[in-house]
Amino acid sequence: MIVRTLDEILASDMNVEGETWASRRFLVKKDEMGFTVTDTIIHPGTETELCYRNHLEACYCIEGEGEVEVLGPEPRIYPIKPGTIYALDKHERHILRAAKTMRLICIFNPALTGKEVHDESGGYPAS
Ligand code: 9YT
Repeated sequence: MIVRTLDEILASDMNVEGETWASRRFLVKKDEMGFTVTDTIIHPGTETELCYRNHLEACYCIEGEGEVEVLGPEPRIYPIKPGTIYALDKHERHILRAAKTMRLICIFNPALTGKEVHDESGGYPAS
């Protein structure tokens, strides 16, 4: 069994910071679970354009407030608040905006190696 605490992750290299976010990566590829679980903070007043071409991602909001805009042929904006999940089942390009500090529990399939930060397309390389 794997048991980890947020304090342990914060003190490790599994606490990864981007320009607009901080991701505490609880489970990564080497854990051999087949998926990653993160506790991710999105900083207030930011917007982040993302497109995970190599991963499926679902994000469940537990704190804060913001919105996710799906880009593409039929753009649409969905409000995000605690109790909302969004799942990028078609690898959609999207913009995440945080009005108040957002805390998201994110699941990635396949797992991240744990070191990823976004490339120029807003995604991560295949792991
Ligand atoms: C919502 C989102 O994708 N934020 C970027 C960080 C990501 N959750 C990660 O790498 O853990």
